[in-house]
Amino acid sequence: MDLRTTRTATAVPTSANTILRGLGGLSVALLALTSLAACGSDNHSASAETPASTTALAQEAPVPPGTPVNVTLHEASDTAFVVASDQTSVKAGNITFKVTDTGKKDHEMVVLKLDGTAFDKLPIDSSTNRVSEDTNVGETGDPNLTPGETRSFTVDLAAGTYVMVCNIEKHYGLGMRSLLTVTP
Ligand SMILES: [Cu+2]
Repeated sequence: MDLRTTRTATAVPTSANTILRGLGGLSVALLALTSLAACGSDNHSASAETPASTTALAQEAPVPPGTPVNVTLHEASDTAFVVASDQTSVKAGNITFKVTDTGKKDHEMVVLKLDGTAFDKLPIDSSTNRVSEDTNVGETGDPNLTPGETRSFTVDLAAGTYVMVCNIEKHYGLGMRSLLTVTP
């Protein structure tokens, strides 16, 4: 800071000082209002942004391209069967699914393209107790996996939303479905 500028600023005549003080009072009042408003909006944006950026960071965990999607199939209880995946979002392209039956029953894994229906709200056919496989884009295939078995398959997936299901009778309804988002 220039010393001369500081000196000039302090050497203000009394009359000017009075005017400045008056203006100062106004500015203080205005400042108070502005900072109140600013505080309000700052707080809002801060509280709104923090969880959003945290979520974004969690979803953007760097997974090298070509990393297989590891899926396990098991029964958490008699009424809760599980398709568990180590990735919920992958980039479009060739995706390898490495599927392991870690349960006590036979399972399979089918990838279905979603058409707007929620991944856990697909209609279950009341006679077969299965969901439609009309949008099947890849699966572990026949025979079903037996406990302890691992099978891999690779599919070229376009961007969109998919669900990984086990479509053995009743298993989808018991919870064997897991959302997979494929990004461009
Ligand atoms: Cu199953």
